Amino acid sequence: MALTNNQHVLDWVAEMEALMTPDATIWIDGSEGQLRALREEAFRTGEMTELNQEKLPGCVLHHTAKNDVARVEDRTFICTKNKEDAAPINNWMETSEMKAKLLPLYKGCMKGRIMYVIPYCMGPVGSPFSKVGIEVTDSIYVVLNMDIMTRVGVGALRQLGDSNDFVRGQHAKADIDAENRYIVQFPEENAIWSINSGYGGNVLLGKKCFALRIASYQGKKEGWMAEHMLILGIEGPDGDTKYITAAFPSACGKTNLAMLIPPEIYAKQGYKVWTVGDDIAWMHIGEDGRLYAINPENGFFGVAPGTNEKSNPNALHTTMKGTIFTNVAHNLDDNTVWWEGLDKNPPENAQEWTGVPVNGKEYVANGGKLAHPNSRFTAPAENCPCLSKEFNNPNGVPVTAMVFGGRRAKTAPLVYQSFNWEHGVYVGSAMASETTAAATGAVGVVRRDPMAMRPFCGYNMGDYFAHWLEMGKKLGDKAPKIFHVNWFRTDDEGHFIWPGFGDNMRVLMWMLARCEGKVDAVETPIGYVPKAEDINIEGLDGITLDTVKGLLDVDKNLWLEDVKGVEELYDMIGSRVPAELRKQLSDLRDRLSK
Ligand code: OXD
Ligand code: MN
Repeated sequence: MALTNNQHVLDWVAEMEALMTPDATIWIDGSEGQLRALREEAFRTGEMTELNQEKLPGCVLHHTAKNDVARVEDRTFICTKNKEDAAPINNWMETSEMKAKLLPLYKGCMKGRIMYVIPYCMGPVGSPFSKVGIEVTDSIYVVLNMDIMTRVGVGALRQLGDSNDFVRGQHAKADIDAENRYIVQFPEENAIWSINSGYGGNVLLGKKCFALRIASYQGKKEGWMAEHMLILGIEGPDGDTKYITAAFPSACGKTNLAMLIPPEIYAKQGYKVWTVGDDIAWMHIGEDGRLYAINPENGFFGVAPGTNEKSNPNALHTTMKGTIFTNVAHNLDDNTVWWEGLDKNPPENAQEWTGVPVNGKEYVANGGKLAHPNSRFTAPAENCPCLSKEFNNPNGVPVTAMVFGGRRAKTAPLVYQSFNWEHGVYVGSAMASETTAAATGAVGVVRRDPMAMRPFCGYNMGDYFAHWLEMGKKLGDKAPKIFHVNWFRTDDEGHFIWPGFGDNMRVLMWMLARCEGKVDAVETPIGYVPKAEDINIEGLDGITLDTVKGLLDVDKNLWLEDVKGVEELYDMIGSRVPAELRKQLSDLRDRLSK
């Protein structure tokens, strides 16, 4: 039975029924009873496996098709009327042309299946910054994941009221045919079409498709920002909490930074770190003129391999109940899960992620992988031991500092601060990450990933840079300070020099001291770099003042090379790159050439 009288919603759902002709339609109300019944149904069909309910209460395991294990950037499109509004960084096709191509794939594709209608809210229900989506899908896996990642059910419909302002998301598994897989955003129509995939990032339409691609476009139109950023709070001994947002390309440790455990030197003074979000921030200018961030999500869709008691105990504990594991290994000894890097003790009696039974120990010894490298956990935010008490604050948290970062073996120093907002936007636009760990002396392949939004910006990247500049003008002297970090500098043998993980807090503390005007810095051509003695290394094994000096060093020749890479990116984006950023680039080149 329909859960709403909203005629816009009812009409659209009727249109979806007529298009995909499911045998039945079920509206998801978000009640525990309904979700339990869906879980039971998924166990019955084998879509999911119930795990050991004593060790992992409420947890389940799912395997995707072998050809469907990650986001598919080459099959992801932003469709607009005019090409320049989305291209050239995005794949583009004209809106009606794409629809004509996809409609035959959707026609009748739910025959013999059930269509689930999921009303969901991105952001806390009741927040003026939250937005509603409705996703139709033929996948119970999608329903159960959406229930963790977003606020699903009647609350979302309450937030929507009679409005037509909701994102229409149509997902169908169809035949999981990789040749006909499409993830398509129509930002001008608030619509998302996803077909032939069952993998998280492609089918949980609230996440990348809505909360970044569609929302970034909405933000440009409405004067706010949707960013690929974690949000964390550092609470001082006096109880005051300062918030930092940070953008890193996928798989560069956002979840680990968002949930970091303070090193002893800070913990003993009473510092605490709180997680507001690990992947996406929606940011608005508040009544006091400052920038405020909410996390539109309600859970964590994290990469499992490498997560362990040492790297991220908070994430590990978050996955201990009510979690969906996807493409990890099944430990058949005790009906739990395992992944590379969980511990050094792979199960003897295991099933690798493809479902093949193996002796895990021998298998690992042979160099194989039990879990897929992109295997995931979908875990409720409320499980997180360090979840911020502001998580559900409808107004969000005020942002003191913003951080950009990438994986650079040599070029970028451990940390530097931009001269001002405009220069900070240049720094974000120039973000890059190396795709491989370097062998001795060698440097990996650099992929430019502006603001970590390359796969997620829902419109022209030049216009997106202009929007950042515009926001800076509105914020004026209330704008957060902008920094850049690099945890990944390597020595001549290719080993990481900086210990990373919890010790990254030492760098965040320098940033906060800068924001409060409590510490000086050295002016270099690229920005303000710390004096080595201002990075606290007390209690750090093997890191001396000289190590820090090395980590902060700026090699002008490498930077001149880097500027060339940014220029190539700007040339590729074309005429919509703002003149202010071209000027920033040439000023940087001049400073480096002096
Ligand atoms: C990503 C993710 O791919 O968060 O960035 O899943
Ligand atoms: Mn991400």
